[in-house]
Amino acid sequence: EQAPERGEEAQGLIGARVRRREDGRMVTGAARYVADVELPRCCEAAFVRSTVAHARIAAVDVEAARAAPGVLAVLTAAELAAVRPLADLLEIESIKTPRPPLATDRVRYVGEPIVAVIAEDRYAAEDAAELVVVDYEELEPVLDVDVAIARGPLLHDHVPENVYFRSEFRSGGAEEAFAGADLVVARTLRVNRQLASSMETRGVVAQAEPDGLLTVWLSSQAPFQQRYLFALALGLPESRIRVVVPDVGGAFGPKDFVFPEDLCVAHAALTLGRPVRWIEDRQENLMAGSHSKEQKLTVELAFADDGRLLAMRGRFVGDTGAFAYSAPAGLVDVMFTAQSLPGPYVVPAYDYDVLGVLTNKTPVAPYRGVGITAAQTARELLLDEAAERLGIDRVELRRRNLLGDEPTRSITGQEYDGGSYRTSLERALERIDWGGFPARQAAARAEGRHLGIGVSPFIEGTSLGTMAQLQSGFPMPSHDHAWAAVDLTGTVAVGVPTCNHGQGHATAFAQVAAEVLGVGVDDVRVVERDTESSPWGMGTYASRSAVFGGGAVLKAARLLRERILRVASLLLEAPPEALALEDGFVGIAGVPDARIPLAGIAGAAHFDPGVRAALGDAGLRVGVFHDAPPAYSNGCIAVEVEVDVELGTVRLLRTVAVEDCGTMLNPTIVEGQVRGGLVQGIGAALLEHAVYDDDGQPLTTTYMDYLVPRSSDVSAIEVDHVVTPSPRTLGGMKGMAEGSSIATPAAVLNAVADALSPYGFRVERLPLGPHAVWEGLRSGRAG
Ligand code: MCN
Ligand code: SMO
Repeated sequence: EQAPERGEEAQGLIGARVRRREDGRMVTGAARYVADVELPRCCEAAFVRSTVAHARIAAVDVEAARAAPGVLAVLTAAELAAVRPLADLLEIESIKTPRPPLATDRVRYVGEPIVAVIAEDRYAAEDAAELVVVDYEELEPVLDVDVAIARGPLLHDHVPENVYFRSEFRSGGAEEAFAGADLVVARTLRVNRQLASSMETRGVVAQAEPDGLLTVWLSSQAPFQQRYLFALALGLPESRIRVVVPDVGGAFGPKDFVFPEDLCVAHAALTLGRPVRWIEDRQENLMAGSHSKEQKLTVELAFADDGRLLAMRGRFVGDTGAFAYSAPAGLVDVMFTAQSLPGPYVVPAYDYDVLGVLTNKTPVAPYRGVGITAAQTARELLLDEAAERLGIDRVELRRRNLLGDEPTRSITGQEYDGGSYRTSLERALERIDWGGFPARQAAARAEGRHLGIGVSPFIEGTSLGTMAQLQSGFPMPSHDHAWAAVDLTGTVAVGVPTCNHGQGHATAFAQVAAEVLGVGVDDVRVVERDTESSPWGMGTYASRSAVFGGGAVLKAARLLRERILRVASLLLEAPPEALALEDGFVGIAGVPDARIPLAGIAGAAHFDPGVRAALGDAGLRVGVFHDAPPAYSNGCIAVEVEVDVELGTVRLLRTVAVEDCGTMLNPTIVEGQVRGGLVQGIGAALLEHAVYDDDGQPLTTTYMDYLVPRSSDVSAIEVDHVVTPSPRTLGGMKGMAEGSSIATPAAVLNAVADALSPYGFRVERLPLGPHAVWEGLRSGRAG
């Protein structure tokens, strides 16, 4: 491993393998999640949900439920008339389909909330919910994007062809390039509907104080954004809402948003004057929480016979479920697929079309690797096919088309900040002994075993801030702040704009502050996840926190250090340049006795009339604003698999991940993130599939049916680092937390295709479960 590049700080904490401080409470059961929030007189909510995919609601009979024991309120759309539906706030051109907190006259997916029952406890609420009778006039459900567009019926009468969004991009030159190409490869891929399986489901507790403050405890990754959405929906000023995020047991994307249930619970708390709680159960989560990633994409690549990539073409159709209530929730997936198709390659010309389509399924939200995974998968599958048809080695084909390492702008306008595209590929090949594979494969084949190997070099767009947002077509401004302070006992606190929900920020950001301020990691407290005490920030998603949180802390800590040195300079009668901050003391370099503990500096700043007279505001608390340019990390995944052609099962033999996220704050955390994303990538490729039957009934509403990877589905994961600091971000960090989930499916699928190459196997539909493998073997193609 290379040492991370250092700025003016030299304590060595940035980049150190500090153990995650937050894990103790997690592994000893001391963590407190939303479900652990205990409030006096708290009541509970349960929801009556649609049992059909598409219907007009003829009548809802809630009389029996209202009369049931322990019931405090039964809410229907009528009672919630004052709550504004969840709607898109972004200025993008699309047809809006606001999502009401409770269904009004129509239901559009199984699991859509129709009635909320609030009762003394969950048992009473669930029992009463059972008594509600909904009279449906069933309509034909639409479950496939092609059918949705071609003949409907319409989910929302004002959305023709069920298409609420169209966007196209023409770089110029693509048509000519395709016309003159020596080889065109094309593939239509059906990407599986998946969902973010956080261990903790969604959950919300709301309490209204007599003085008008509404406090909402939420399992979340973006509390400030959610506070704003609550304010708009409930018609309250933001200043009257506090969002508190307790420990979070994973989020992986969807917990950026406000959901119908959240609004019902908040409304009930305001009207009942008692705290209300709702904790999603697993069946609700799998059925109606949020789905992700399903799209039908057709990608074409044009090549010259020397293997040069001449152009790309793509059509990306997102199956975004029953409501387009938020562009970041619904469209970000297909948009990111379209924009990131070029990846780490030189692409001279590119045309694409994106469609957002409504179907009678659970509305979608982002899930790790948002959109980029689909692009990566399609592109890398086609590169392997093109290599074979051109008679060029598939690694060599990639080498001929990879970008140089310097910053460049992609054909879709993404401002890459440079990386190690080539080095990462070569490192991965070396680690997995790519050169020795043909011999391993031949030896196995001689025994009737089928080994395959696959490689997947990637670029991961991270650090979603104003610039990246504008470039990506989602004009969402970024406002990230941080503060840093020294208290009278000499310990440091930093307020961060991010929302740690498993990423180890309380450790990584403490390392940053500790290094700059010359204190120990344990002397730094990281304050976050409470709109009342932490600084305004967009939250944690899109692998933005290392750059935004880490960068903001770096900025704030440096400013605080200047202020500490100003005070110390007066006390020690030495210029700030002569002073050093070390081990919790400010001292004069080379003068061992001349040092003052931070507590002494803080005391002087607060109470010393001389210091205050000289400096005016001598306070040791600073606040900063931080917006960062996009940062693109890169890396490469390589896997070796064995496929059992009798059973159709895939076993991973070797898994190598090389990643380059610039300056690392904490390599141990980075490796944990690589492993987690990689396992989810294996799930995406081989297991995870949210399935509906022809009537629109979800068939995967337990973990017996929706398969997530278990330890037996994974091999040991070898992680290696290349460090190319970003020349653009403060500190040189790039985000990294989604890279392995982006690149793993392609590596796995290409390895499977390689193993089965004697059978002419071709991947067209995901996931590649045993049945798909087996059918593919019989027909000479998969899916
Ligand atoms: N890191 C680092 N040096 C870098 C980059 C990152 O040390 N150069 C560290 C960071 O300090 C941070 C972690 O690695 O502790 C991830 O940083 P980053 O890549 O910036 O990603 P975020 O912290 O913004 O996390 C978001 C990302 C996303 S988008 C999803 S989805 C996802 C993921 O994180 N969801 C997760 N990882 C998850 N991990 C857990 N446990 N739970 C989730 O819900
Ligand atoms: S899906 Mo991650 O929260 O961007």
